[in-house]
Amino acid sequence: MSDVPESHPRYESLRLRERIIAGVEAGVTSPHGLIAHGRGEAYDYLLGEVSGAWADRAVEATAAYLLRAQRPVLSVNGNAAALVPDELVRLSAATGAPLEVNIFHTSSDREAAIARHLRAHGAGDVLLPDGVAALEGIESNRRFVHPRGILRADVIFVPLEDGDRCQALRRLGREVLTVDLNPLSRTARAATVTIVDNVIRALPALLEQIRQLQQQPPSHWQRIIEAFDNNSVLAQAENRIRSAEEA
Ligand code: PTJ
Repeated sequence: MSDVPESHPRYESLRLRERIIAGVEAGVTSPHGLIAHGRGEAYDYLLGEVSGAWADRAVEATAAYLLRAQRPVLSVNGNAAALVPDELVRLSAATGAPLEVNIFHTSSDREAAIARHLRAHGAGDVLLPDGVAALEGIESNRRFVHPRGILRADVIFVPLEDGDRCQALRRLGREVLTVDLNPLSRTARAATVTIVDNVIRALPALLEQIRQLQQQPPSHWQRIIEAFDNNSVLAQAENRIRSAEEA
């Protein structure tokens, strides 16, 4: 990283900032993504910048849903592409779920830049919205999808989602798996599974969990899904934040 020594106590956090800024400079991340990242940093700080038990359980459930899915899709926005491109490409290879670019802040240039960025990190085909296929019940740019991707997906993994599309997808009967450091967000509350953790830690944990669950039969995945309670993991994460407030 440019001029911050590795011994700096906030080195990791500052390194991530540089990655997001590089994403904006490369035309991959929206300038709004910097603000979203700052909000994420604040929650991560309150959570102790560690992956709690609530995140481990949600990672396990996410892996089980992805493995059980018939038509899973990994939805990628400008922040996720900047922070975890290698991990997203590896997750796609491990699960067979295609990568689909889907962004909130409209820009066809940025969609193309995200696809190029993912391909530079080893992705094969990257799906893009075709400008025709659209999800019902959602007004933002995120309604435009790929006809063979999110439009017909049964399970969608979408880190750093916005609440509107998450709610719309749930109304359409889809399973939504998200990563969001804010356990109080509309997305966190509407999703099927919410990993309350930083994507930078959640993605490596998810890859490892996929590897482990691939050695188990589908009946094992089913049991994990049935035992999972999203409200319970959100409450645990919220309690952690509130106890940090009182400390
Ligand atoms: O590329 P685009 O146009 O799709 O835009 C992407 C952003 C993220 C800018 C857009 O989706 C947006 O505005 O999102 P929100 O509504 O600000 O929500 C972002 C959520 O992600 C917030 O709840 C943040 O706390 C959370 N968040 C931010 N950084 C991280 C994070 N969660 C996990 N890991 C992070 N690194």
